[in-house]
Amino acid sequence: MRARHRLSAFAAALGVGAVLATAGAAAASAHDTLDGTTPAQGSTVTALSAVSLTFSADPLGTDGAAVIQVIGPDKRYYETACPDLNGPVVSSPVALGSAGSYEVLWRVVSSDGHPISGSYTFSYAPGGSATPAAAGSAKPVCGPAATAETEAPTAGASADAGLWVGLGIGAVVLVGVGAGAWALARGRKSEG
Ligand SMILES: [Cu+2]
Repeated sequence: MRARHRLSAFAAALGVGAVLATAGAAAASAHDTLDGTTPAQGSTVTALSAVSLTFSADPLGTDGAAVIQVIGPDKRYYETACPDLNGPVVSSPVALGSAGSYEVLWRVVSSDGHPISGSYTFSYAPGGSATPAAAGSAKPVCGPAATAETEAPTAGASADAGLWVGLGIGAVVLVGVGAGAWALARGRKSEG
């Protein structure tokens, strides 16, 4: 009888652990992820007319929700218009200035309704003097100045956090389940 009680407690703990681990993983995977960018992170371009980001699902097209800022080595902004949403692709036209490292700050509303953001850099090395350097803008061309800048964590980081929380809870429950199984085995041994 006592062993049977322990067995049902063991089964319940196992069920709770499985549910929590699944819930954590589901919450993490619900966010859209950034699947690719043009230009690619860390790449060097000799000419560029737009920055495009491709997500795993279609970001929500709420007014002003999507932000792409392209910041040059002189800290000026080189995007020339608000982002355009086309299915999973969000892009902004750019006119780059002098050669050097450019940072892309982005923020979109994931298809599950949560804002996600991130940043990456690429290098600009224009070939010859064919492309005149644009002057850029002292302020972001589109939307409130601070939105993309204040949200440092990347989409990957926040999705990972959700996943790790889920896995952590799952691990804690599994340890408990293991302890329960050990106690059960010990109980069986002393009773038998
Ligand atoms: Cu979400």
